[in-house]
Amino acid sequence: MTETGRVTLYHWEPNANSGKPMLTLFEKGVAFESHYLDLLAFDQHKPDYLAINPLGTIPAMTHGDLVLTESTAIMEYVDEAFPGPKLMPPDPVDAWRARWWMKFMDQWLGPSFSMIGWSVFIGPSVRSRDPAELDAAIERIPLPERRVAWRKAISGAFSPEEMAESQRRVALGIGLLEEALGKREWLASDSYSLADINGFNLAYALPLSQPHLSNDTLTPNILRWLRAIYARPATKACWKMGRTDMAKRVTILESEPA
Ligand SMILES: N[C@@H](CCC(=O)N[C@@H](CS)C(=O)NCC(=O)O)C(=O)O
Repeated sequence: MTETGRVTLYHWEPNANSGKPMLTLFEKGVAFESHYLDLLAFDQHKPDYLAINPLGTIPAMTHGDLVLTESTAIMEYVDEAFPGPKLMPPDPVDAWRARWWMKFMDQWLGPSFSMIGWSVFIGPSVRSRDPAELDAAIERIPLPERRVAWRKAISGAFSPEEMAESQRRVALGIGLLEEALGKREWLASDSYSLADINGFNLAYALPLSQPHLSNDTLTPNILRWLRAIYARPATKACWKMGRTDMAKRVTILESEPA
């Protein structure tokens, strides 16, 4: 039975895991209450939010009495529980391809993007704060692996081997994306799907963050795909919800092909 009631999304910027359910809700035309959590202020580990998601990670969504976590599973729930355009392809092979890409992004490529992002952005953003306060904030993090990630980001302790492996995966992932988008208009099928929403949230800033690997000459299909997603009204509305410079990176997609 489908749940009824108000939808509230607990999210950070339109980016990565937060951006996935945000953009899905906009594409489906589902009205939702936005509850912004400032990840850099450690809002996600405060008692009010831990009462919603005891793991202390973002995003989470409530629908009536139901509490949902895990961004990709939330996207699939939103697609199935609400009217609006279907965002999982009806053809079984296309649906398999959509799930293949989402799994690849979530488990293999995403963590590498994330490690690079945490080392160049998250760590430096909080590093100058009072060390005792930072230590106390980290001690409040429920998941041990997130405590490790925060400590490494703050002290710049991701090893050269870890960073090199992340760069290797990013380069390989860009190659696979370019190849797939040379075969069809969208990532999984001939229609826009959750795989595109998932992929865009990780890859929208590629031309800015990896300009030597992703640009109009080397990866024309990736650039075509990113610009087509950025041009959608739902994407524009979603990215307007950004509050920091992180979300502004999407404007790189306003540039014309070289
Ligand atoms: N697998 C989870 C991962 C959630 C996750 O780790 N989110 C990050 C932000 S993208 C987070 O909450 N980080 C905060 C922290 O580690 O303190 C999902 O897809 O929802």
